Amino acid sequence: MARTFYITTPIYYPSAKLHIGNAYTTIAADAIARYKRLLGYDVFFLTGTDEHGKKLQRTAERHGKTPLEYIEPIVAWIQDLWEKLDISYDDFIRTTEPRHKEAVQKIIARLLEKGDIYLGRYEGYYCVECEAYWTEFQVVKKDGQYLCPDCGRPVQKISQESYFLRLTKYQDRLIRHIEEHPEFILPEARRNEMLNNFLRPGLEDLSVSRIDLDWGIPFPNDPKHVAYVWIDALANYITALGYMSDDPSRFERYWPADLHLVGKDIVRFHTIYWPILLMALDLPLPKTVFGHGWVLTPQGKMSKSKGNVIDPKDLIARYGSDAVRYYLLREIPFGQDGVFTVDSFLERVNGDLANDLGNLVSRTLALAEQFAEGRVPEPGPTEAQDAELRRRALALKEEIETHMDHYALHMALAAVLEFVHDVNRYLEESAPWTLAREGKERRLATVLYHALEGLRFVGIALRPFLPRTAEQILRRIAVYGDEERTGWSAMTTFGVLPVGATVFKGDPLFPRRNVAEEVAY
Ligand code: ME8
Repeated sequence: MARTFYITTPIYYPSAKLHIGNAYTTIAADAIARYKRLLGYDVFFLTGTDEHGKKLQRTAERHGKTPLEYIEPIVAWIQDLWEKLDISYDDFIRTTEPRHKEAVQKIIARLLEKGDIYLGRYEGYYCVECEAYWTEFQVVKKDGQYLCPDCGRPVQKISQESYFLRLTKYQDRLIRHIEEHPEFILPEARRNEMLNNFLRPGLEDLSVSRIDLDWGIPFPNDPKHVAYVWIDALANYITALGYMSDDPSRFERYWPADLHLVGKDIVRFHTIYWPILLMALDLPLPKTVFGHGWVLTPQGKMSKSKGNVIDPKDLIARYGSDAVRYYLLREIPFGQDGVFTVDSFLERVNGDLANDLGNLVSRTLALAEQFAEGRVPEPGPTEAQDAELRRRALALKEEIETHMDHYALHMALAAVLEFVHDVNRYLEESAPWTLAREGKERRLATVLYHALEGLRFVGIALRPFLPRTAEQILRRIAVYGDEERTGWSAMTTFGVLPVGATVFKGDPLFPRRNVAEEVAY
């Protein structure tokens, strides 16, 4: 049976349309999911929307709507965005669905029964924007105001009856788990931050219910209490698999998750609250929580509430989904922050995609149309240059795998583009146009065969990252859909393009942009 791989994105708040920062997480998760599928894993890729909580309730009120009236069109917009970006998710969970709500209530009931959730009184602070509780000790005090240490907005003082989750009972076990499993929190800097800033100073039990909120999941025993939105939201990773439902088969198959991909803003929720909730439920912990960095604008972090966002649909409409996917995955070292600028975007589109990749594809296929009647020619004897190209091609698979093992997506793409350069260099050096002029037919056929075979490697290597481009390349060299020749392991053999198959140049994959004519963001 194939090994399973369960990967998740955060479930996004449908409080506003998503921006390229949110799209970044989902694109990265999609590339990893596609990559693992290509490797033969039985992948389950989950995304969705986090539809409860104070922030959403307030936003809806401000628009004169009920939460659901407000949310519906945004959720539809988000699903359309994922379609436009070719996100290959297996399930989309909405926390307002009965399957989720029922399971969350069962989870709460179990924890109440076990005594890991108990009734008490909460005295402290709450940031509605971040949906986060803070203690007197954690809030930032400035000019007589109490501010959220994460977003800097004023926090609310809260004093009310509340249910609590016993974080204190599990904190030592969690610290041990993190110390013994270096891959549990990645990158390493985030792991140290969690240990030093939150866990080692000591936790307090977490308030997990509110009586001043009605847009959420009521406690089964005491419905005036509504579940804290983060408890509700985190549970999505197991409720979507059917945990505590009539059909837990997906849960049994895929849990524990292999990778929760999140932005660094919510690593704390995923590496403290979530594992403790799982421990309380006697469930195994996810293998890795990876906290990636920010997509910044030159003016700072992009965020829905600041309004300084770039609408990914605008970019897709203008440049195509693969250009957006490529830019985000290649430009930002995975795990670190990166700044989105129009200049750097156009540089990648024009430089890497139009000049290097697009040009390689069109010139190779144009040569095949011109000198080989649009067919894969029969190669003749090989020379040193051909052997070198073949060596480079055969090294590509392992290079990508090494980078992907560390979730270094930007490096994996850099390796593919390096190979594109190699094939371009090969064409320059073996100069098929000169061979044609000089009538060296056999040598010409060998060179064209090798360059076309190079395209096959490029096409396969791009499948996880740029699915449309990969499809186009593989279609144009007549192997699309032929898993023997385009599966991941087809990169272990060089020279399997079917001789005589029809190839075609087609339209440019990435038209060059005139920088002066492009819009500013
Ligand atoms: O936090 N750069 O939802 P959310 C990179 N509902 N990534 C960014 C980003 C930026 N500028 N801005 C946002 C929530 N993100 C909760 C999650 S999960 C159980 C509940 C990405 O809509 C990043 O992945 O605020 C971040 O963690 C997520 O969007 C937050 O999305």
